Amino acid sequence: MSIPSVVARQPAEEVHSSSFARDVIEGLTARPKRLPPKYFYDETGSRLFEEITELPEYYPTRCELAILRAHATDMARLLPPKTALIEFGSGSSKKVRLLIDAAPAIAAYVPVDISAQWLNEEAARLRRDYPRLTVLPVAADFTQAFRLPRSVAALAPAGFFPGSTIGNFEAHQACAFLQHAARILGEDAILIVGIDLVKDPKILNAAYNDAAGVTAKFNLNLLARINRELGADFDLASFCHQAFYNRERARIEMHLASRVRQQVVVCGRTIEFRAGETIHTENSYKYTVESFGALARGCGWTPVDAWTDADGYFSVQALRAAK
Ligand code: AVJ
Repeated sequence: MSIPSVVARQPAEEVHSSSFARDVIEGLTARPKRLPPKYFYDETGSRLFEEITELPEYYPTRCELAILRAHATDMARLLPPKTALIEFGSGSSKKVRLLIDAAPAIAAYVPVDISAQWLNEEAARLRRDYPRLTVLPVAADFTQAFRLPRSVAALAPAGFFPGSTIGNFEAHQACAFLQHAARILGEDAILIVGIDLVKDPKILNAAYNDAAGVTAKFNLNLLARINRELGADFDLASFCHQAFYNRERARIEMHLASRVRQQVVVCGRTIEFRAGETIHTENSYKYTVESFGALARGCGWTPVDAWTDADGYFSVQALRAAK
């Protein structure tokens, strides 16, 4: 199997930045105002998110790593020989390494991520550490249709979607993603997915309102990014971070609240803010093992197993594509 040294490039940088402008204008002219959370992750945002994962209050990453350490061999048993593991939105490879270490059946690893540079660097590190593993990075937005590398056709695809990233989606979007994953992976494929669980709101609220203020910086960086990339004039000091658990909807909501009545110019448009008005920047849905299983059943998957940490804060669930 040949190993391409450069990833198949999909979105041109220009297309990417103009869809950013379009999404920002659309969100800031909507009522209530909103911005898509996928734009948190520029270089600064990705670095801040890495910091978040190490905060004492932010339990998801620690819990998921503990689950993977304890149960990777159980997960490995579900994978057929010559598996191509496709990771949706890869970022750091810390989690997938635990799976690769436990599963000799994984012959190829296909990280799919929007950032081509990061992908190539991470791919080089993986090739160095796992000389027998074929690493085939794909630079694409995993929520959109993308093609698997040709050489994957000879292997059995399985999916890996850790981090509870699926929690950012509304139920209908999560469902659309699961159906899209079922189409890409094919009949009988296994999908291993990380899902944050419903729990005491005090623990949830603390995880998104850390004492060190890193989550606030992460949230505010979205406005800084709009200033940097779209030449807007947001005054960061006049917005503040808000995060709270919405019990009825079983989700953490993050907002940026304007401290005063003000106007901001974005892409030549004047956006008005009332004092206290917010931009809704993220939802992070929490499930039970059962509620996520029920969602999955409705969109082409059968739950086969689920593992949780000792506190029952987080889960990793295995699904099989229904025929
Ligand atoms: C990466 C979407 C799983 O929802 O916990 C962390 C993002 N936002 N702190 C989450 C996030 C604020 C994170 N996900």
